Amino acid sequence: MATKKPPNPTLPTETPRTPDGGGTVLLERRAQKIEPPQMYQVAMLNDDYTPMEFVVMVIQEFFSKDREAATQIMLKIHLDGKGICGVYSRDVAATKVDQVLDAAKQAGHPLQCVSEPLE
Ligand code: TYC
Repeated sequence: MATKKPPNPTLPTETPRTPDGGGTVLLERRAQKIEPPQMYQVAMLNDDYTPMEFVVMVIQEFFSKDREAATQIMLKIHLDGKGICGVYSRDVAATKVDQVLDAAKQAGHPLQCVSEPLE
């Protein structure tokens, strides 16, 4: 049984041909303009009530940092008022913020976390 090949998906649907109808295919060369996706930094904010240990635990759990790195980030937030926990695509950053806020709410702490577009 003869099987028919499906059309090549990389070719344009309206295939331009030479005027003589000779069947020569002209492929148009177009400059591709693909922007990299907008990235977002997830920042945590200082407050006077959330225990340091809880912040370290949250950073370890949701931002995949080891204890040492999480402690450094927590101390930066404590001293500067704000610190970056990670950089992600928009949806992932929003999920991280939700996870942190849910965990803080459940534990009864006022910990705040925000997602901010970069550049
Ligand atoms: N400032 C808090 C304390 O002294 C600790 C803390 C650190 C709270 C970082 C929030 O994002 C934060 N217990």
